[in-house]
Amino acid sequence: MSEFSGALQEVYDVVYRRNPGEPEFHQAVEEVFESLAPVVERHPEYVDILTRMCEPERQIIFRVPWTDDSGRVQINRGFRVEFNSALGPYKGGLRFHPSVNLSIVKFLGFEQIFKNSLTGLPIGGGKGGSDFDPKGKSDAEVMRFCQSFMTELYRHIGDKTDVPAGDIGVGGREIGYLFGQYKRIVNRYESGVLTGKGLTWGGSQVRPEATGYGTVFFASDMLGAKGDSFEGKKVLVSGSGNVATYAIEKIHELGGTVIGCSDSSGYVVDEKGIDLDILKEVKQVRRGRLSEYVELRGNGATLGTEGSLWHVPADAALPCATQNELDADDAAALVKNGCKVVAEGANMPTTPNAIKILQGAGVSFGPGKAANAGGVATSALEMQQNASRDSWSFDYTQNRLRDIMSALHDNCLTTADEYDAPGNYIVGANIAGFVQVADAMLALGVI
Ligand code: NDP
Ligand code: 2IT
Repeated sequence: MSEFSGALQEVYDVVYRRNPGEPEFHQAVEEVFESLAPVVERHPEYVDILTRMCEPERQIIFRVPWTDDSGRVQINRGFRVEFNSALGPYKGGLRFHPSVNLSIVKFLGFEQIFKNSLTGLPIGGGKGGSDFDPKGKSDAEVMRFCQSFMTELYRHIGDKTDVPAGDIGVGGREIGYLFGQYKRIVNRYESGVLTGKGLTWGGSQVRPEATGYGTVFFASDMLGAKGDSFEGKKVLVSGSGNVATYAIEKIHELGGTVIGCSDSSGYVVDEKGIDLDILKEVKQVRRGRLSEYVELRGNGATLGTEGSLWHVPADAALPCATQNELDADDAAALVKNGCKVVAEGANMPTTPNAIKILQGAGVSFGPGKAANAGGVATSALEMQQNASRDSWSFDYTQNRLRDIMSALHDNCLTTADEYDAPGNYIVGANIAGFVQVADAMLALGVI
């Protein structure tokens, strides 16, 4: 447990005591509190706001019964944590993964408050999901699960209330089944109730690519701030899902080479550069394992055998899989091998000790709540298109995303400078994200 100065420690003690057995939530709160001491010193009125901000406005936990293909009834647990609606409707993804529990949903929801604030768009913070494991399930099983999940969730969401989207284990297929069931229950075509929809039924261009592209735009600006670029760089990208795939695509477009990626079964090294057609075939079409990538790619690509992906020498690293996937040992290996920049495509993938090692060694570090904000920002653009019954072109939408990421990057650096922490993106992101929400909460009174 971290030590904070005075008033912050008192707030943290309450959070810690009130939320026992929630280590990921504690970690996310600690990471924000570590940046806030100078803000609270200048603005003591924020102390009470912080206490309120750490308590979700509403937490919903529900049973999700469904029938598998063999006719057996299965039970999962569903969650939606509506954390903060000071800036707009609760907004954040749904995660379907066996590890999902209240602690994980709360850490993600808490991060989402600051991330969404940083986008500059009118969205509050929330998150949800289930311990349902889509791996190995048939499409029909996934559909029945999604329909049951939505049969409870529908009463809590709406385009002006709470707007879920995807996260781990929830992509276009799941959003389709969820939207279909919502539409059926309410008997209204309310496009704006979910984002990440398909292009023919209210989705936005660039939303599938947005988190990965946005992370690379952010990392590119981080390199740019040091007079550098992705051109000619060797890059590691963990994961091989939605965020990782499109991060790889954009890095290649910008002249870098992604020489390794991973999934939950291991990692692959491909010095010639990850072949995206093969990766998409394996992960998006077959929903298979990375060993199939190696088989299809042949010549040169190998499955990692020792340590983790982060021990492969490279100039830049983008963790895009899951929380706490890059630890102190990994950080030391990145530093030893001359890595210059780490930008988090995933939420909280770098452990606190790993962050200290990276920052201590002068590696430029972009925290997820800033670096991966392009996904939710483009979700907000999807909401804009739905509200105006419009649809924008790929180029127009990508340009909007590019501008949002540049502004966000500059906001982090300017705020870090203001608080005497030049180049510290963590301090910049936490403070800039926090202040906007805190001021809105002060204006709205005690609610
Ligand atoms: P996907 O489900 O599309 O992909 C997740 C990838 O990470 C898969 O390759 C998966 O491996 C791997 N992975 C998941 N859990 C683990 C684990 N416990 N150990 C090792 N590998 C794991 O999810 P996304 O790409 O959407 O999400 C990735 C990260 O990005 C998450 O942290 C998410 O919160 C974050 N994020 C996502 C956004 C979005 O728009 N989708 C927006 C902002 C952040 P396998 O294939 O074996 O399951
Ligand atoms: O973590 C995230 O920002 C997401 N999973 C995307 C949320 C969204 O509402 O698009």
